[in-house]
Formats: sequence, C-alpha cells, structure tokens
Amino acid sequence: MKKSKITGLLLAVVAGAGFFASCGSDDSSSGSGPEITKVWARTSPMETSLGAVYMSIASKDGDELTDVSVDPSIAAMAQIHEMVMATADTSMSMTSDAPSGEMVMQEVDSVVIDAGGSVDLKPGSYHIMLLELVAPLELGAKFDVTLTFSKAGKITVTAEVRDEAP
Ligand SMILES: [Cu+2]
Repeated sequence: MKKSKITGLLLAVVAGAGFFASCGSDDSSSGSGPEITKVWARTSPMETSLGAVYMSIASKDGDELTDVSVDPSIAAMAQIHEMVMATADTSMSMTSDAPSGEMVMQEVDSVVIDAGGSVDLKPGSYHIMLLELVAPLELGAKFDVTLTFSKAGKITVTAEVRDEAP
C-alpha cells in the first residue's frame, strides 16, 4: 500500500510596484521626449539640510520642466531654483539681506527648453534644490529624481552624488 498525502498551498502574489515606473512610457520609441544626461548631486556638508541636483536637458521638440520631486526618504521637498544677481529689486523681494551684486537663489515656476536646444542645470545657474535632507548626500550614493514636463509628463532619472560635474 502506498500512502501519499499532498498538501497544496496556494499563495496569491501581488505584482511588484516597481513596474509602475515604466507604465505610460510605451511611446518612448518616438524619441521626441527630453534627453536628460549628466545627472548628479553635490555632496552635502554634514551641517546643511540643503542639497542640489544638476543635469543637462535637451529637447528636439521643445518642452518645459514644470515640477521636480524626490522620495521623502531623501528630502522633504524639491524645488526648481536659479541663481541670479541680486539687485535692489531682487534683494527686496527674494532675500532678506543680500547686498546688490551678490548671487542669490530663488525658486522658479519652470525651465523652458527650446526646440532643438538644451538647458544645463549647473552650479551657479539652474538647479534642483533639495530642502530638509533626511541624511547628508554621501559620495557615490544614488537616488531617483522625478521630473515633470509639460509635454513629456513624468520622467524619472537617477542622480549620483559626486564632488564635481561628470
Ligand atoms: Cu537653490
């Protein structure tokens, strides 16, 4: 006599959320979306809660960067900033005490990329400002930054923490 007992156990497996990132980008083969390169973040000193992310954005058809975000595990908030020369006007409206002629930064609503052109987010110019960093940005670390474009929609890129531009 042969006895056999089989216990079947069926587990329902929910598909991982990681696939969501690739949803909605099926039309990327057209190649008309913004091309984002040289994405990097500056190492942040221990005493600061601010971080900066830089990149180069090129667009054949032209587009506009309208919003930026990072995971809350990286920083509480991300904003598009630019550096401008403080004038009597800007030091009145944007900063409390920057003297005329000094570079100050301010939040901007968007960055326009002209058709066939490119815009560099770089030190001393446009940058993505990370506010209330959860932890200092350490050399070699990587994290995702989600960019929202008026035409292309959301694009997620990975920033590498470096001492200088790639
Ligand atoms: Cu800034």
